[in-house]
Amino acid sequence: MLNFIKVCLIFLNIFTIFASPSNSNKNENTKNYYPFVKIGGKYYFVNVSLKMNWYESFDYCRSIGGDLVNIESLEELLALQKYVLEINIGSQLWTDGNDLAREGRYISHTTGRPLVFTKWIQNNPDNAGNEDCIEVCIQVNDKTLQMNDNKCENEYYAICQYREPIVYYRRSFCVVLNENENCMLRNLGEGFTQAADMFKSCANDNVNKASEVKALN
Ligand SMILES: [Ca+2]
Ligand SMILES: [Ca+2]
Repeated sequence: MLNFIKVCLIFLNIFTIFASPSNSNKNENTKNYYPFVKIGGKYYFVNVSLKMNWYESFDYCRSIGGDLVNIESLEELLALQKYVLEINIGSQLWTDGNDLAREGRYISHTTGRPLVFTKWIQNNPDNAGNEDCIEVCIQVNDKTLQMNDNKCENEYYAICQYREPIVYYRRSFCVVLNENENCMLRNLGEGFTQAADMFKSCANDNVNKASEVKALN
């Protein structure tokens, strides 16, 4: 019986390895950041030859595997501030923040949730002339990067943020198998059955031998 349990455990281990997402796939995904560059804790891309309105900026970032940036902390803002100063962009840059759906309720378009961090220019957001999209810009006086609501139709650069791929894990053995998986599972099942028969046969032999020894005594 103990051997039978061992075989069951071996079989389950093999099946788990085949059913788990492969490490090589994960590595491939995490290595492919181009054209994004690491700034602070995230990967970003700013195309300094292309100014777009906010809607075009969002589509553009999606088209290259990212989203308009969702600035989530002062640390992230300061890292971007350093980068924007270095590349010397004399323009505003779009973020994903907006209050398009409801005036005054600022949402990250990437997450669909309220913004978790803001650093507004003084007296903003002011919705002057119906401003619903958030840009950031280096301030002339103190060289800090700050946020402002502006008209979504204005054309600025876009800060794109790399979008981490979503990894799906199988949580149940009840999955639809393709032809190869079916074949693999069938072979494993046959191997399991043969191994179980082998242990059962050995166990019977041992019982018979023990009976013979007992009879001789
Ligand atoms: Ca507004
Ligand atoms: Ca404003």
